[in-house]
Amino acid sequence: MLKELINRYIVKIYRAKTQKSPSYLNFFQVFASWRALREVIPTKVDRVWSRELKKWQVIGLISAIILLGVPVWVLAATLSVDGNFDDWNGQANISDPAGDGPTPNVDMLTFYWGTNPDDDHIYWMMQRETPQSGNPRVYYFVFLDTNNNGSYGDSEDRRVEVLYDSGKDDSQVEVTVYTGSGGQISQNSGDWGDSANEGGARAEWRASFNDLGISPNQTINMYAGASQNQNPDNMDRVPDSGDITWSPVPVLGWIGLMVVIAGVIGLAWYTRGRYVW
Ligand SMILES: [Ca+2]
Ligand SMILES: [Ca+2]
Ligand SMILES: [Ca+2]
Ligand SMILES: [Ca+2]
Repeated sequence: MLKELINRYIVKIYRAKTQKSPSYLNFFQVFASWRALREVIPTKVDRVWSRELKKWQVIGLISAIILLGVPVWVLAATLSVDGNFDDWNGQANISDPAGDGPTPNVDMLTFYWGTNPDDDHIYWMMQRETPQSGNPRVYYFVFLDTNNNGSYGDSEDRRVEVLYDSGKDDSQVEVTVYTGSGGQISQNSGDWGDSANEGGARAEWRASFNDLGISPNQTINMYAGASQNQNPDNMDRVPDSGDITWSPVPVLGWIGLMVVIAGVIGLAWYTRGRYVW
């Protein structure tokens, strides 16, 4: 089928460029292999065909760069802790059912996480059900098994505790990092959530690799939760069971990832070029 199309195309070019009857080429349409055809078609057609092939190779290469480049660009979209949530589009996330929290205030719907290239922080965002009481305060937790041994209670492990309080026109998000055994490591806060007027459902925050005691490309486990108070015993857990296992930065690093993608494109270009010529 493909060969037939190629042959038909060559006949078309031949007719356009030489004004001669292409009828004798029909023989090749049926019998000639791709390589054999290349050897017998007249030089003039060959040149035209070469130019056409080059044009399509360039179009193919540009398409490949766009197709491969767009996901990398999406991955590289910059996360920022600023109370705006557009930066979370396309980031890794996990949904949690509505209605499994003790109250709508502490009923989590979506938990997001991500990193930026060359930025030693993990970013998180939590979206809950729209709060339905006069006291919208909620505690979010992220539990990290940083030494990847199945326990979250080691001194190497971390618990990130987030107090989110949405006021009418602003919000207070206070982030405290503890070790798995309860020692406080750091604390900071800001207006990083939806105000009540904005729905009071989303808050974002981050913690440095240093405070978390991790190196960028190690594998960690985590899960999250929401509770009305500092006691996580009665929280809405996400995921409902099990852990999220991931590596905050790809093992190759962001630069390495792009080098590999560029290499794949280059190799495809080289081998395809070799095959055709
Ligand atoms: Ca943001
Ligand atoms: Ca839920
Ligand atoms: Ca552990
Ligand atoms: Ca849940």
